[in-house]
Amino acid sequence: MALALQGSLLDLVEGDAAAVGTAGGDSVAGAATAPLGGRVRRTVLGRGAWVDSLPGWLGGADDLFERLVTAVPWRGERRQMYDRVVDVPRLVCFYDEDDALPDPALTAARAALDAHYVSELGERFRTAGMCFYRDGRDSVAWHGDTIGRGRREDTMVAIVSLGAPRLLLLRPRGGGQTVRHSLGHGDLVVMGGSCQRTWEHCVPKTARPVGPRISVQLRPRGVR
Ligand SMILES: O=C(O)CCC(=O)C(=O)O
Repeated sequence: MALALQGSLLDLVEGDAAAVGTAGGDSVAGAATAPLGGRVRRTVLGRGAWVDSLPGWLGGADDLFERLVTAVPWRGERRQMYDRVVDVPRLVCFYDEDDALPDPALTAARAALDAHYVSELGERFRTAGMCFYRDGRDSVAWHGDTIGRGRREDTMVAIVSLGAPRLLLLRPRGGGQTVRHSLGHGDLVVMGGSCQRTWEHCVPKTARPVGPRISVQLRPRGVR
């Protein structure tokens, strides 16, 4: 796959990530996750929803990106859209709770998330959805993760972003002000509370020349 990360585009972000990653975090296979305590910034969205963010959380993100490009069995999906079947505009792979994650750095990242959030969430992150955005034409449309418990219960969905920066937009269901997050290389965002059922999120297409991006979404059991 000719989808190598444009490292030079990411020098600034990667520099920040490396600094964070060596600050006493858990170093696995060249990547590092710094403890989250005291560094995550929470934005209350309203209607019981919130978003936590920690830019540059994951150190060693360049190497992890390259490993995931080859280690993950990416596949294309097709879906019905009105009277046509169309390609889903991104590659995907899903790791269920009994599946080993494709890289020890992700296992360490999940453990760090569990350590920080388990008391608030009341359970651990179990599954990992992986998305590969090959370029700016790849995207995900407005949606909430409401297949399963997210439809009726508060929950959390943690996203670790690798590669080219892309926008993550959030808007209240039924209308209201859109909130923009730029997700950069090694950044962490956690959508929590009622976010999946009272808000929607998307990663829009962009006409800007952007490189590839991998999104890793960690979710509790029964949230999809
Ligand atoms: O690309 C992202 O970070 C968001 C992915 C997402 O919302 C989804 O797969 O449900």
